Amino acid sequence: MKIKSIISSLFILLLVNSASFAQAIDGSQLWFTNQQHSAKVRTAIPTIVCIQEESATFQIIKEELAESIPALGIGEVSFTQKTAKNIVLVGTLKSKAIASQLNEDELTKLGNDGFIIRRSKGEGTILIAANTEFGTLYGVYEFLRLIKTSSSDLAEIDRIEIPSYHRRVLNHWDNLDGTVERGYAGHSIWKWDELPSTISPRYEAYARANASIGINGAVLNNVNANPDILTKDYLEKVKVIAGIFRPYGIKVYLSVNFSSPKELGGLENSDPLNDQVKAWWNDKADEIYSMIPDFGGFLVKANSEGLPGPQDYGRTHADGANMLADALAPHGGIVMWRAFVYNPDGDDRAKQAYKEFVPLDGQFRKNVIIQLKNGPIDFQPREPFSPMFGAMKYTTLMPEFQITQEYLGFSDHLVFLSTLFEECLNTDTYAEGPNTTIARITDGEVFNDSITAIAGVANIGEDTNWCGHHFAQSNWYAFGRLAWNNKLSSAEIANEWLKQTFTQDADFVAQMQTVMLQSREAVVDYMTPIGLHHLMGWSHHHGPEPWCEIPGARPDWLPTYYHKADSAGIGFDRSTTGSEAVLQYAEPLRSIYDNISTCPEMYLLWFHHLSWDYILHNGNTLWDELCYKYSSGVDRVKVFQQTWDRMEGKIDVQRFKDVQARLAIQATEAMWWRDACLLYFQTFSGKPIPMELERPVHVLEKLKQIKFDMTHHN
Ligand code: GCV
Repeated sequence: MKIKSIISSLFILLLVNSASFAQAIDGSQLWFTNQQHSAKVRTAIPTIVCIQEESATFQIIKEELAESIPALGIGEVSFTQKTAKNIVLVGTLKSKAIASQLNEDELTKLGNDGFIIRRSKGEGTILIAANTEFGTLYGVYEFLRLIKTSSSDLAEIDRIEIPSYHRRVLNHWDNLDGTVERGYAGHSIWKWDELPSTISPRYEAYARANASIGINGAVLNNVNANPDILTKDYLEKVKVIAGIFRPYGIKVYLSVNFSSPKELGGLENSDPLNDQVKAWWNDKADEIYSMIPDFGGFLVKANSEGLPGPQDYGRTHADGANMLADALAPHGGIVMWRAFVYNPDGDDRAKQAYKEFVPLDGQFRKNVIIQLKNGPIDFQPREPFSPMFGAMKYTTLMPEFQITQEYLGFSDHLVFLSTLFEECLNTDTYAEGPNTTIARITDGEVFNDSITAIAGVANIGEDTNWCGHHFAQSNWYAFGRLAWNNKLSSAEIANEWLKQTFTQDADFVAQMQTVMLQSREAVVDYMTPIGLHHLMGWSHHHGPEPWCEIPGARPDWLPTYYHKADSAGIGFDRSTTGSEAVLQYAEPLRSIYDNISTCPEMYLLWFHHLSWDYILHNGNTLWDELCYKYSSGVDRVKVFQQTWDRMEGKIDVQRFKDVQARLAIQATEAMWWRDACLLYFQTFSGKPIPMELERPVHVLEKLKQIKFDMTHHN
């Protein structure tokens, strides 16, 4: 009997393994692709599951367990309402079986989304319990993740997880016509013209993927918002999506256009202090909540890049945000108000958001959260953190990361962004003394905010593999995992993603984890090393154009505004001898950044204009160091290619070939970046590229003629 079951388990395992090689795997299953785990774990997992509660969410829980446990080779699952020994016991205090095991205090501490997974030593039973059904769902996903990724035999488990942020939100920059701003994985997954009657199966698959990593909110439409999203017709469509998301614990939010009262409601203006305008928003909020009772709230881009806002009427951001907040408050909704503002004829762009927002600290309603990009400019491969973090002590701030790779090679480059997110979250702002990290400022630890949130600009489209590049899925995954636990390391995240997405093969996981962890530094090196930024092509933002000049264009949209290369040197002087942006940082950072010899080299040309002959800590001149950095970025990508080629045979053919082809594009484009930047900057430095480095393979004048065609990148 025993032998029979071992043989059948082996057979299942073989099937699972051979399936992954024989079948074409197209990436559509995301991180649910690989149902393998170590044999050690398999023996220790019970297959009887006791669930005493019923709801749509508990139905999903059952389906997940019923699908994964057998696929993992553990055995067929049977569900029961009766407790026994050696079971998986799942639920909330509403379940008598759970209530007999845990007291109320233990569970209330977990809040809405937290969970416990426990198996005491020597016990067979595994307990997965939470305060709510959504917490239970997250617990079940964590349990399955543990089976798939843990190196322990799970004979003993004691996990209590409470998410770092209350609202863990994806922002879709999806337009109502189906295009996606800065989207590189095809058109939008929201099929507005088919809704509400036709429902794409992707909606539920999307909800499942998000719930599995803890994401609990989605802003469906672009922050450059079309007022039509608030029409009755569109709200009917939104309602259908919200209904699909609901059992997965995901709320929908909408980006709204500040001029909606005027554009849609026919009012004379959209002045936030106009009573008719207030009434219009109150009515709109009532209408939305009558259709979608758990609607999350609004995301607003106002007085930014030409969009309307309260300043059009001489009002402040606080006036605008508070008016919307008042309309949503009776229903429990929130306003996420973006601080991405800069004026063409204002001061140094890096200083402007701080100057507009910090004086308003304390004036925002409790249900307003200021959504702040990680850096002061715009999602560059590397920026120092936005000095607004820590500077607004009476206002809730939420970090906004960009998951879509607008400035990092679109979906052609393998770049694991987790290290970028982690670097930002772990940065110490010193705003309230040492250890005032951005993670602690935004997750409520430092300022005790009543609502906390974090946003990521989605990289999702209708491409079969959702994100264009198979490895771009890891950035969606990493955002969710860090939003859940902002103390996780990128190494852990890469490891668990690789195991679930590709294979448990130890060599594959180790090698590709190294590639992933180095990939962001590689892109910084071949695009914008030593603090350079904003060197990319006009408008499409793909490829290098440090020379770009467009007659009549906003200067702060041109690379020359940022690199300021001339015969004397290169870099933007934001020190106290320049724009004084350093003064927006707390001490000791202000002095550290201000002083050339203490400024971290990764930010050197962000804060300083330095001579080509400036000697860095390693003894190289600035010019030589630039050459070494650009070259090392290219070299690393070539090593990534070799590493990947060695992985052939360890994973399915289709994904192997897809990634191989994209790495070839990345290597070519890394050389394009290196040559364009070095050859162009060389026209100012007049210095040779160090002899031991590979020579440029391009000619500057030809590079300048390249016209980038966006049609290949949607
Ligand atoms: C949605 C950058 C991007 C824009 C984007 C904007 C923003 O400027 O290039 O496409 O607009 O940021 O974050 O609002």
